[in-house]
Amino acid sequence: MNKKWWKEAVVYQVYPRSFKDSNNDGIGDLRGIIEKIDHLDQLGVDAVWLNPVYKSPNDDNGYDISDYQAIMDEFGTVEDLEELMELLHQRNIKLIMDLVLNHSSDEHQWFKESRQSKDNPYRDYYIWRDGKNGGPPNNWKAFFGGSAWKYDQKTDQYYLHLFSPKQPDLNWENPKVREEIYEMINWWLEKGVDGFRLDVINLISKDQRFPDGKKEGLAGHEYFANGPRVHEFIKEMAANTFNKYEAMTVGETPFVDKEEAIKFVKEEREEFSMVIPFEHLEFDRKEGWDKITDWDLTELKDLMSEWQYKLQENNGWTSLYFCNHDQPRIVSRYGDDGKYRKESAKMLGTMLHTLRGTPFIYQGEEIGMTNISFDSLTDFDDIETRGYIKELQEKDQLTQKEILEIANYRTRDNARTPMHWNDSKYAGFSESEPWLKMNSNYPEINVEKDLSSDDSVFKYYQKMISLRKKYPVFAYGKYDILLEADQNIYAYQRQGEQNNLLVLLNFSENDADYDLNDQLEIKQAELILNNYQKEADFELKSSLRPYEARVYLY
Ligand code: TEU
Ligand code: CA
Repeated sequence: MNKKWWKEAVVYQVYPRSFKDSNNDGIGDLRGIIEKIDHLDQLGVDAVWLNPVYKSPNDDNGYDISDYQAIMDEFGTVEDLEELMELLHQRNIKLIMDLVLNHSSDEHQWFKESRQSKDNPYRDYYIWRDGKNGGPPNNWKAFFGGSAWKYDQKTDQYYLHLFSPKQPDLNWENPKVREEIYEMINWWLEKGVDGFRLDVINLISKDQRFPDGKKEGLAGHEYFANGPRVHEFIKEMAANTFNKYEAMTVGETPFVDKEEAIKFVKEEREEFSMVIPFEHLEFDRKEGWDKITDWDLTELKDLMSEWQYKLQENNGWTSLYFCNHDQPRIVSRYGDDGKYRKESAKMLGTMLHTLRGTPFIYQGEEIGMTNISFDSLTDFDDIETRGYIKELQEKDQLTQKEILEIANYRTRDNARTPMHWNDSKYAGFSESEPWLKMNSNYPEINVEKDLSSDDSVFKYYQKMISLRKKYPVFAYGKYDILLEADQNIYAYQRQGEQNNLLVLLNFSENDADYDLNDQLEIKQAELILNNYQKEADFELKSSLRPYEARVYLY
């Protein structure tokens, strides 16, 4: 096992639009992040990942880029970014940028040219096809609803967009596109950026026959996810860019299971440092976005274990996360955002910081922020939610109230409401009305409050992060599951060179008994982390309190 800084790191994700607004226009910005570096430093994180800050018309909040080498007007300037990077580096915090390479904005110069004529030099920068039988070239569906093809009158052809029509897919088959992309990446690396998170990077190679999709789920995904040349393209890109700088790379990879994951992250293959898995967040949406399903802890345990074993056996690495800008708040999903908010937020955090991989904390998670509840369908900003609402209204099987309930549970806006810094109006995020509604619970849940209380979620995260730094077993220890069939408790050990960890996590709102006598022979162990004030002695047979998390060192 090779040691790497990013295997020992904890990453903090900043969604710039909602982190801190420095000039009171209601929108978070780069100077706002600069104002809050102390918060990151205090928490103890090693790297910051910024969601896209490039020039963009914001059809999908920055994931539609119109200029890869300029900063979005509302966020600031390239100089602001350089200053932020410099200040982070002074505190030994690395900067990870987001790279959106599967698609650009339709307002990018390349696309403006491309749509002009069939013989424009930029035509093949995008994916254009003739229609079929008066409709689109095939049945592929877009992630945000509807067909993945959009008809363009000017040249009487369709272009492919796996996301919104304002996000046309780039044509990676064209070597000129690849060269331009590599040049742009190197421009950022030369500025000193330490790594990248690569948006839906496993979608860049499409099956060039463009057949109709036949599998269940998003139509066509078997032909555009993990496509024929995906590893060839990634190897070429890595060799020409990241690997020359030893940059950290995080591939975002929907439709990837543990077998596919290995192909991206097995160290010897020199593709990515790690991937962003999805399967562990799909338990409550197995039957689709519009149906909330019950789930079972043993399923989550099995899945996490399979990934853990597969990766450690194959010398591969992964990111560990529950929250990001696309996911509703985890405490409202797998935890309890009422009575046991603090306990369950800490317990879920413990899982992320004690498994084998690199933990990613999403802004607000460190204070246990919860989902929001909008009163009206018109409150939603998220383009994905608006797409689904439209589809559900057209299907006409659910009432407006039912649609509102589902949208509130699912919406990505849950993660995107402004950060809670204190209990003043607009929570210290801004002095003007924010771009998205605030969660009304900010007077109870905010950073200032957490800093002044000993048993806050923030203080617990701080402790967890410092423990990871102190004991290499957190990063490098071998994973083994315990109490495999238990329905309430997720238990595992990590075996390191100097010490071992025993982790016990109660996912239920009741006390849960356990007996490890058959599985472990430990007499003494030190409790190094516990989310209850009154700490428990070490016993092989005992009971956990509701949402209790314990980490023992031995
Ligand atoms: O997300 C890709 C992706 O898979 C999401 O669409 C995800 O399936 C969905 O949001 C879950 O509800 C990335 C970005 O993280 C996302 O913000 C962008 O909208 C998307 O790519 C397009 O760039
Ligand atoms: Ca601002």
